[in-house]
Amino acid sequence: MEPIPREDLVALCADRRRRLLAKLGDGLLLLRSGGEQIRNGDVTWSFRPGSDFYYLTGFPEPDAILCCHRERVRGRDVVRTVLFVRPRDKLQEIWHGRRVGAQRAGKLFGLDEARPIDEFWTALPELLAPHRRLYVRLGDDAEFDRRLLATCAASAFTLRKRNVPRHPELVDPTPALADLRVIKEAAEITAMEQAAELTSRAHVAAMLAARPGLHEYEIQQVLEGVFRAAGSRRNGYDSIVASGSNACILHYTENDRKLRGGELLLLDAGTECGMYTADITRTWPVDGTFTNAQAAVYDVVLKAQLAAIRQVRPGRPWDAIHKTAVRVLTQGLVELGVLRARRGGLRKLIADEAYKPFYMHGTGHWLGLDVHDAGAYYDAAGKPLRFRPGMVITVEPGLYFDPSDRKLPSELRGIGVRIEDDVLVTRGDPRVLTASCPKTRRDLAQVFAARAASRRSASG
Ligand SMILES: [Mn+2]
Repeated sequence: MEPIPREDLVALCADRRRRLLAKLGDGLLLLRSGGEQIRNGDVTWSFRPGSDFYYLTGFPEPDAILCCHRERVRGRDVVRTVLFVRPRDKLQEIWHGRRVGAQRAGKLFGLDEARPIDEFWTALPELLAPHRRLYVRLGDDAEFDRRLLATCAASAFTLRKRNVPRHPELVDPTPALADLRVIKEAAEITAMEQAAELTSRAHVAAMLAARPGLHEYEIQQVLEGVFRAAGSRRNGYDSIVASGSNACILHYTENDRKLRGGELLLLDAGTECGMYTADITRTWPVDGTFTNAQAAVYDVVLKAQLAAIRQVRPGRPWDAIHKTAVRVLTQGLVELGVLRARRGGLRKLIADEAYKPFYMHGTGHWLGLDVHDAGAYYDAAGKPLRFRPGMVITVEPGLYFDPSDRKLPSELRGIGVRIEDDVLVTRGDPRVLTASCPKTRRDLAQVFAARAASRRSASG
């Protein structure tokens, strides 16, 4: 599954490197793909390159380092790019898989030069020499940081010995990268649409497969089976398949309980297409029918979600989604008999954060290559950033009622509902990328009616 053809990706990456360096200014940028990590014994986790690295290179292998900088050539700024990659190695490739190699990487990925990774540390002093600034993120790997700082310190003396020794200024490129990544290009939106569409389809398959007596992991298998069958190699994050009161554990991933009739199932899952992920949550009754209490909670959460989505418009502060959701949820908690009105009304309940025991998380996050995608939420003065066309944010209010909270009406205890969609900021109305995933109680009822009909005809 490649929603962005490689030739397009190569051009996009070159343009991103140009825009990033235009933002950062002169200096050498270093960015690493990350390495393979031991899971246990000699087994490694399956590798996925870091999103910042992938965003700028499109290169999928571990142990690679991007080096680039701007140069003035005949009055024009030109970006020079060197990529250090794992060398071709017959034996390694027989055991562990193919490598692009330095010879091919340059041409395939539109780089000025590709070199074997084992030359990186010897090449670095020379690459660094012309620059007063080094754009690099520290803290990912202590050994890399140690060698890098040693190289910087050495360069202060060897390269500037006729002057006052000075190592290059270290600047973290992450915020500038986040500023680019938070606005999605057309090709990225296409990839995200595909991820959203496939994820919606898988949620529906899970709804159709569910029945009391199955286990959460069997629902996970159905859902992820749809992802894998469509060629999506991995999820954007571990699937949360939470039945009954497991829905009150926000990041529940044990997924090993048996589904029961009369209970809800909360499914929070999204898959990657071309490295971009979707993030959908749906909550629905295992046996197809909401109890009155479940329906009442569901309607409050849905109302909050729809109201919050309407805030996703250019110029609105991003936290308007949370403020809106909190207002509707708090009002709903009063109507459900969970919160009692106070002097000062709704405003006072909100100011006191009376909703917090039942709604303890935020209402959304940027979405893209990472499920919690790059992008600032507040400016330097602490003010919430405003929506701009091309941003994608999740909108995901919920309500969770602790099964052991004896102060709650008994019919509410153990109910957890979250509804989450992925929303693109356009110049006009918000565009819900995940709109094809059923969400209203009426749409859900239709899915469950179809499920019941197909089961009747299968058994008859
Ligand atoms: Mn989310």
